[in-house]
Amino acid sequence: MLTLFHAPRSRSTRIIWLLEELGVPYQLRYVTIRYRDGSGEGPDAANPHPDKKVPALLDEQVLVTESAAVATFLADRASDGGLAPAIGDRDRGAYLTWLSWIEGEFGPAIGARLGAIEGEIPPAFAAALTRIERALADGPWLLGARFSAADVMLGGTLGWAHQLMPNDGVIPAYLARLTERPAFQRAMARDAVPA
Ligand SMILES: N[C@@H](CCC(=O)N[C@@H](CS)C(=O)NCC(=O)O)C(=O)O
Repeated sequence: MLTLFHAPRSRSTRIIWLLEELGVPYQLRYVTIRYRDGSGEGPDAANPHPDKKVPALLDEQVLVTESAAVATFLADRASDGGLAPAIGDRDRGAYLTWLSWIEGEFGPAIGARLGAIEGEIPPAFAAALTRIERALADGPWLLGARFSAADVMLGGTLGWAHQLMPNDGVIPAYLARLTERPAFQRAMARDAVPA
């Protein structure tokens, strides 16, 4: 059984979404973290992540952390779900590139935008949006006609940072397509700690 260690409204929310897209059985363990704004109860002893962050995924005894690694692991493990181009597939390179880029480049670009003075658009942030817009020009998904785990990971990031995104054009249209997906809605229903 897969166990996802999850904190609401965090990077693990999109992993719930990915699990729902894949349709594999899993259980959630809600853990506490310290959020960027200082809220939250802080590190949770029950979290197996070496830094007490989320996401952390346990596949029986196998621990996987880092969002890109968790997404790659899950989509390959449940290859029937069709969300990962297989090794040898011509889309595999672009797919892996997007998965790494989202955390490695886009995340820091969003951080720069959040840290910028009023009205300033950091070049790295502008360049990142241009890259996404170009990729989606032919759409509907990052890999063209093919929906993949990279869309879930990018969609989760765009949704989290939606207030920084353009109000019109391909990015909001892409977000609207993503949030209409039943798996996204099921994930949102499981995000918060059950009452
Ligand atoms: N590079 C990591 C970052 C994980 C991360 O920072 N997660 C945040 C939640 S979005 C967290 O757990 N923060 C708690 C902390 O920093 O102690 C990944 O992509 O998985």
